[in-house]
Amino acid sequence: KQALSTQALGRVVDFSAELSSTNDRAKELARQGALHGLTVLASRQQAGRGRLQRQWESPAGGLWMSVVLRPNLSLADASKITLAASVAIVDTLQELFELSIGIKWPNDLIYKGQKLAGILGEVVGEWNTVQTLILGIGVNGNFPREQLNNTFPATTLQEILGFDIDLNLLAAKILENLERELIFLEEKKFDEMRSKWTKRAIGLGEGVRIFRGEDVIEGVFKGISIDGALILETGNEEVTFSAGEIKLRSK
Ligand code: BTX
Repeated sequence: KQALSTQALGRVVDFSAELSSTNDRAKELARQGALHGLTVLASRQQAGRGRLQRQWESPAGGLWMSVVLRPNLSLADASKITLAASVAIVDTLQELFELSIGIKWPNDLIYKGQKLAGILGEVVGEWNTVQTLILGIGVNGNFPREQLNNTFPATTLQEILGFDIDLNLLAAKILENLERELIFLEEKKFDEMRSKWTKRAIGLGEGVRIFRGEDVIEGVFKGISIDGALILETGNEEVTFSAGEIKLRSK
């Protein structure tokens, strides 16, 4: 707590040794009127979630955190919060451990081809009336990768650094960086975030496949538009896709 220098994020913390999902707990607290910045933490999650009903494995030793956000943003701008969170985590890992993390659009943080952290943003209720979003952040921290199912390439900070990190400090720094990025978004300053994001983007300028429902679209990944959408060059036209509608694979 002493390390935290935010205005709102993480000023109130709801901690549990175990939860099904910190996002679900945060949603429940948001429905009960939790203020902007309330942060839910759990040592373990029994049913951590990723996007599209995927499972997120959450053993003890990781950072499993969800923040209730009630930002002053339109829904279109709120969709950029995932990008803001990616930048906040990347900056934090650079600052604390000098780690160079890549971002796989829209929400995966990758170290040498292996997934280290993920982000799950979920809107609560109708955006126009409540304007509440739960931002879930999972970082594989102090546990060996053997504790994860090996069907996907994953890594942990313990594996990378060779020592256990201070999870409270990690949480505090992520919240500070996230608060700064959110204020930039509210002030409509997206350019710097977009350029930071683009510098870390994996697969930029390369051929990718986009899966949208039944459709598969191939093209070259050109970057992020000022709306926060992915820009794909197919033949001689550019098409944009928002994060909610697609999956991205390198070719
Ligand atoms: P995602 O859908 O991009 O990634 C989910 C996929 O990642 C899984 O299908 C699996 O292949 C792989 N995976 C599962 N667990 C891990 C892990 N621990 N490390 C690396 N890869 C894994 C990413 O979704 C968004 C994850 C957000 C998790 C946070 S934790 C706090 C909050 N609460 C909650 O329930 N979810 C969020």
